[in-house]
Amino acid sequence: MAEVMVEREGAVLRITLNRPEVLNAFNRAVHAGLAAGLDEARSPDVRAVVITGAGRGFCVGQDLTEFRDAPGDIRDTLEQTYHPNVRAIRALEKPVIAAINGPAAGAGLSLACACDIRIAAESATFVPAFIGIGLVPDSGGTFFLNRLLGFARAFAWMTANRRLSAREAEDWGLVSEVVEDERLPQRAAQLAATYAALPTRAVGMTKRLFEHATTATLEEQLRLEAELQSAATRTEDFAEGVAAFLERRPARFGGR
Ligand code: LHQ
Repeated sequence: MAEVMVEREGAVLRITLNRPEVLNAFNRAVHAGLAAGLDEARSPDVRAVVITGAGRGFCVGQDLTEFRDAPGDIRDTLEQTYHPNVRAIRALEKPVIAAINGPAAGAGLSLACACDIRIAAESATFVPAFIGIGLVPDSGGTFFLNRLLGFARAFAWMTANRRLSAREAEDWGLVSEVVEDERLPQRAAQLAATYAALPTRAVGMTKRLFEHATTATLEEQLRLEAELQSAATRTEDFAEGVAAFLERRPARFGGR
């Protein structure tokens, strides 16, 4: 059985981390499978992506047995395996939804936070983990949590290493929605299908703009907004959106 399953349903690509016996901990095969899935996600036919886990876990970060058996230099491991996938998610001009079905720990928590939208099952938990084994958060964890939670809450949480419930994560704004466990796959599919029917180029460019806004000045942001708006006005979906509005009918966006 593949360590990562990649499936298409219409314009939605679902990537399922598939090592349920270890709550989908990362090993080389998982990194490679995730990379292949994210590469497939670049196809123009794909308009929304779901990342989830098989079994009762989402992803619990590095497989510590693999690391014990072949430690190597963590810097190289991160650069070669974790970082390309984090960059690929952020660079993908499409919505990436994390459907968090169980524990998200360590670099698995970072993976969830690298996504654009997070929804969780009621029994999902969020575990910093890194400090528990004497490590610092990696794979973009500090970058994303700083943005999502702000310094004070992020620092306190990551150093306290407290296991957060799905409801608490929702209160903190870390996840946008919590659903009953058995409804998560269905809700993730539904949300992804809704996104897949939107004007995908505009959604992608909106993602790029928010990404840029983290470090940009107002002048730089205004410049990029104008540039991308100009590109948006040249899309088929803009023509369709305006026509549908004037004809008082629902728009049928093709994602182009
Ligand atoms: C695991 C793991 C795991 C292997 C559960 N590995 N087997 C670090 C180093 C190097 C390079 C780059 O990056 C990193 C980044 C990192 O991600 S560091 C953080 C690594 N992750 C952790 O420290 C989390 C360790 N796991 C846990 O603390 C617990 O499993 C949590 C709290 C997440 C879930 O607890 P439970 O729901 O009680 O499940 P469990 O602990 O019973 O786990 C189920 C099985 O999965 C169990 O195996 P077993 O054979 O006893 O059924 C665990 O050993 C295995 N497992 N995490 N990271």
